[in-house]
Amino acid sequence: MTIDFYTWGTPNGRKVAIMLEECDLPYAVHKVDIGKNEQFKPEFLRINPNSKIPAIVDAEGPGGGSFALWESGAILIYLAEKTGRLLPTDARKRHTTIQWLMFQMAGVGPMAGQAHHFMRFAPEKLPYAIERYGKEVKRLYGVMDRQLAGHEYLAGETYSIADIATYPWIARHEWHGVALTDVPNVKRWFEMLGRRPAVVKGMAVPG
Ligand SMILES: N[C@@H](CCC(=O)N[C@@H](CS)C(=O)NCC(=O)O)C(=O)O
Repeated sequence: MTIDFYTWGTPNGRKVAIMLEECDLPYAVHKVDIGKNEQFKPEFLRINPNSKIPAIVDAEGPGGGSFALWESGAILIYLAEKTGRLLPTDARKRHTTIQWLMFQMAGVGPMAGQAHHFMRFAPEKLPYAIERYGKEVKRLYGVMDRQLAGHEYLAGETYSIADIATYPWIARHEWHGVALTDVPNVKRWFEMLGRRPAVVKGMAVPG
């Protein structure tokens, strides 16, 4: 049965698109143009009262019946558990994967998002804010670079939802002022993921 997928062409939306592609799940894309404030429409607020993409509605939810879910990290865990893919069952590996997923959800995403705002969109260029978020994003890249120096993927030797969550944000590295040549292990990982057919397809959603 098809999963209804509410999204827009942003990193948080693309994580879920990549996951749906990786898991070969059939899905129907519903565009929510956040540039036109469509996330505030009553019909979308019934799915996500937090008025943000991405969100899904799975007609075959847990226990049967329709199930709506929002917050990209929660959706990735849900789809991983639904399909038994991309989240290890071994307890140590599972918690390490969730740790790196949370690192993306609480660190890379919000900090890069703030950097994008103050570097690109804010009507006034505020040096304090640009430096604060630019510096924190660079620090987070350093953490990832050191981890990827010793491991193939973020959570170890297995491709996982932690990588899927992080990739679309790293794809915006120019927006937050990071040169991948400064973080060679992130660059290696980024190029490797970029060759996966599901990543290529997911990054093109919603088209
Ligand atoms: N923590 C949320 C963040 C979602 C989010 O910030 N979505 C953005 C697009 S990437 C959005 O819908 N923005 C519209 C708005 O803030 O009004 C998640 O990971 O799903």
